[in-house]
Amino acid sequence: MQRLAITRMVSRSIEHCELLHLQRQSIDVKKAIEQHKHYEDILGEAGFCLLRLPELPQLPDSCFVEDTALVFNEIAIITRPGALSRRPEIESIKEVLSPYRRLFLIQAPATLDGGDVLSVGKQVYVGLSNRTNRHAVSQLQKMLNPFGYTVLSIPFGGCLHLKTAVTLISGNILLINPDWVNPAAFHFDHVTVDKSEPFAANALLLNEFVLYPSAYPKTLKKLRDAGIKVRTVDLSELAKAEGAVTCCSLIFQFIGEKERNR
Ligand code: CIR
Repeated sequence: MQRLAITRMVSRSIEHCELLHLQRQSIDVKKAIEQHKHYEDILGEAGFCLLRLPELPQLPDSCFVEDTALVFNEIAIITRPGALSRRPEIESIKEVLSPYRRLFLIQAPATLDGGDVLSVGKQVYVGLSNRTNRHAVSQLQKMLNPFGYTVLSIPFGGCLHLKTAVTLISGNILLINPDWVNPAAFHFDHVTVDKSEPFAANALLLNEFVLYPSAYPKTLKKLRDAGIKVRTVDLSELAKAEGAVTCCSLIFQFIGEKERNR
C-alpha cells in the first residue's frame, strides 16, 4: 500500500510564527531547515512517498502542514485555522490534496487546527482549544458520521493543541500528559510522559516505529521500556515555534479514484 506524506519547507520568516504558550526565542532558520530535512529523510526511509511543497516565505508557520487538513481514507477536510495569520496556508493544500480525495471545507464560524484532531480508527477526538471551536466539532460530525466515524469533543488545557497533550504510539496505546488532558476521556491503554518533560506527548506513529523528539530522554526510556520501537529526531528549532513531530507532515494512504468512488 503506497503511503504519502505532504511536507512543506520551513519558511524563512518562521521567527514571526504564532506562539501561545512559549516565550519568543530566536530561531536559527538554517538549522531549522536542516532538522526539517532530516525529518523528511526519515519519512522517506520509512517508505513514504514525499510530496515536498515549496517554501511560502510570507507564511511563517506554513511548514506545520498538519494544521491545514485532515485526511481520511474516504475524504479530506480542509480546516479553517484558528490563527488568522495561518488561514492563507490552506489554499495550496487544497490544490495538493484534490487529486487524492474528495474535499470538504470547514466553514465560518467554525475554526479548526489539525493539531487538535486525534484519530484512532473510526474514533475522532477533537480538542476544544484556542484554535478549535464547537462549530468545528459539529461540522466534522456531519462530514464524518456518514462514513462511520464517531466525533467526540475533548476538553483539555495548558498547551496549544490536543496532540501536544496526547498522541497514538501503537494501534491502541496513547502517550499522554495527564496534567493537560484526562486519560479517562479515551478508552485506551496509555503511557504517561515523565513529569519533568511536559511537552513529551507528541509522537508520530509511522507503522513500523514511532518518530520521537530527542529532547525528551526520560519519556523516551519509558516508551522503549514499554516495548515501543522508537526512532528519534532533533527538532529543537521548530519546537521554539511550538511545533513538534506530528505537525510537520500530513500522512495518508494512496487510494485510487475507482476505489474511492465505490
Ligand atoms: C502555531 O502556533 O500555529 C504554530 N506556531 C505551531 C503549530 C504547531 N502545530 C501543531 O502542533 N499541529
